[in-house]
Amino acid sequence: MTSKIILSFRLLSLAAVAGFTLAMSPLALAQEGQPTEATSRTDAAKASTRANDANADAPASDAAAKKNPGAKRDETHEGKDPTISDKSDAKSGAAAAPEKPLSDAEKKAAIADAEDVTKFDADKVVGMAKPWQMYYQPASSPVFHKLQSLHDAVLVIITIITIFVLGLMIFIMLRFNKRVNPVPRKFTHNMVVEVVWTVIPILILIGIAIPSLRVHYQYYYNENIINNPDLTVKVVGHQWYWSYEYPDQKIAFDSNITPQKDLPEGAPRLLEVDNPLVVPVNKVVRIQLTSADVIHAWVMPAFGVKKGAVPGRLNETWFKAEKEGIYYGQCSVLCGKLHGFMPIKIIVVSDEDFARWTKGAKLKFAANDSMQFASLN
Ligand SMILES: [Cu+2]
Repeated sequence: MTSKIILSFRLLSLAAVAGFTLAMSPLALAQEGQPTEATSRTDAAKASTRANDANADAPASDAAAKKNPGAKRDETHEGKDPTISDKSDAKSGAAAAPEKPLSDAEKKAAIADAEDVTKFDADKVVGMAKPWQMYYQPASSPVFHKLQSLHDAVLVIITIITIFVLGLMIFIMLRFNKRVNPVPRKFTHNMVVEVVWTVIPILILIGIAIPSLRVHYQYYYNENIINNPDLTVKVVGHQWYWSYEYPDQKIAFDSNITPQKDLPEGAPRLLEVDNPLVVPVNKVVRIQLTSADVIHAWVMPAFGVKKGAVPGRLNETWFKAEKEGIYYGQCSVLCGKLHGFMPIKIIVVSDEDFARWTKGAKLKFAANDSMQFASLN
């Protein structure tokens, strides 16, 4: 009898493992929309349609070209279409031969324009922790929406488990104490109970693991998204500041904390920086991360982004900001004495403002031309 029960128990756990493996197989994931080789081509086609749509939407094609550097770069690297190369030359400004160099006054105006885009405005702050905040910051990127619903689901499960275990303990204390139950029974095993309390937790863990891995592979590491970005930004951690590079726009600058005495009216302490990262709204931004010295972590809570900046290693993540405004984050790996003083500030702007900023930033940070821009392809 006992051996039969043990056998059936083993078969049951084998079935659980097999079921889990099947559920996580590429076949099952494909049905849920995870890209396999067959679907990736259509997804890539979708991505390029998306890029084309964005081009068609924007009235100024030049501005649009700036917004889709990823898509454009892919085409120019295949390098066959002269009109596209012309466009990409035009967007890099001074490099194009027929374009007239800007006068000093024009340069000044463009830089002032870019600074106007990044000017602090307390009303525009959306991504920042609040006093007595109990939950996450409002999600402003597709990954974080998924993460929040996963968190909510797991919270329900662990709440039920906690209440159940607490109830069991109270029941045991009341029912089996010395006074109520003076002569205890002497048995030590109960096969049925042992099978139940092993199998049910296995099923619960599988139930949590499947949606969790799904978020991981469909959003965090979805190659179709991360390989077809609208914008690429390289982030380098330093002791103790961040530097940002836009390889396709040829912009590079350092982002240092603003000292308290220089804070603009209403700006938060320890979060404000001199040169924030500027990205367009509703565009896939690919972040490539590394470090020049020790390990840092680049974190933007409202986007659900947290990634290590590790020396000698290139990490990658992405986000798509859904709302214009100012977002704050902080380095979150202890990286030395000024770890608390290397905040991250992202300004999410409209396509028009991003074009304005790009134009001025190129001139403003032109002195940074010692920066080496590596090709990503
Ligand atoms: Cu740090």
